[in-house]
Amino acid sequence: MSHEYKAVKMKCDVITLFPEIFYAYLSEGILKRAIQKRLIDMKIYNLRDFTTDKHRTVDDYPYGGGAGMVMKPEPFFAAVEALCPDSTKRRVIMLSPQGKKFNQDIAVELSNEHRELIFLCGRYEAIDERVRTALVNDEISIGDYILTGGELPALVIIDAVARLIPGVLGDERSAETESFSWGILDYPHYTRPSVFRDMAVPKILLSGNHRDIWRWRRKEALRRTLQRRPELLEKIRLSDEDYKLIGEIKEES
Ligand code: 4GY
Repeated sequence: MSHEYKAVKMKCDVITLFPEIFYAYLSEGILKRAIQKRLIDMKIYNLRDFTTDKHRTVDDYPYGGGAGMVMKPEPFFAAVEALCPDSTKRRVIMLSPQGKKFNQDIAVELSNEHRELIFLCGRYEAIDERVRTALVNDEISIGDYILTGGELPALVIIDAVARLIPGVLGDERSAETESFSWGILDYPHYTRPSVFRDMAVPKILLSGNHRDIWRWRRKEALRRTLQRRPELLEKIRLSDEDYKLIGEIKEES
């Protein structure tokens, strides 16, 4: 019943030199549906439309010299102030490797933000520092590697945040029941056929016993986390049942 989530839950603007990158990704799948259902109010703006010179210049040479071009501050300021003149009603996010590392906690925080989210996507070598100091509220990195622009990081964040908005995922696929929202890694998943090239689906999953199935899933999620990302277990509160399952796992190995 789509009328249950009528109010817009996320207002999100993007400022970029390459709007088509966003149209391509946002016109498919779950995000497309969320936008159609007006759960997300998404607008993409071309930075070049906020220039004032004949050549629509967005970059210039770096003061002090060196390789690469720097993005001029004026078009970013003009764009943000045109989109949302009241600075108290906006949260301006810049994507760069210098930002705080994006994770699920930040995604949850952004999904609960009531201000307009404005993503600034850079290109070339860098953005003029005054954008960072006088326009941006939040600088976020999606990881320790260098991309050619902020578009992919913006889409990564928009995707992770959008799926947390109530109504975006199907009723039976709430983001809360997922293993990662438990703070640990996902358990193994299977679908038909029950035997594929001699590889059988664990019998318990065919048993119909949902208490046993959830216990098995929790145990396998803990096993995987213990093997691959043990540091995650230090950040969450484990139940008595979890400690019992971990004991069983350690005995098995
Ligand atoms: N990694 N996480 C990242 C990036 C490159 C601004 C043009 C990253 O968020 N952004 O690699 N961005 C951009 C940075 C100037 C290149």
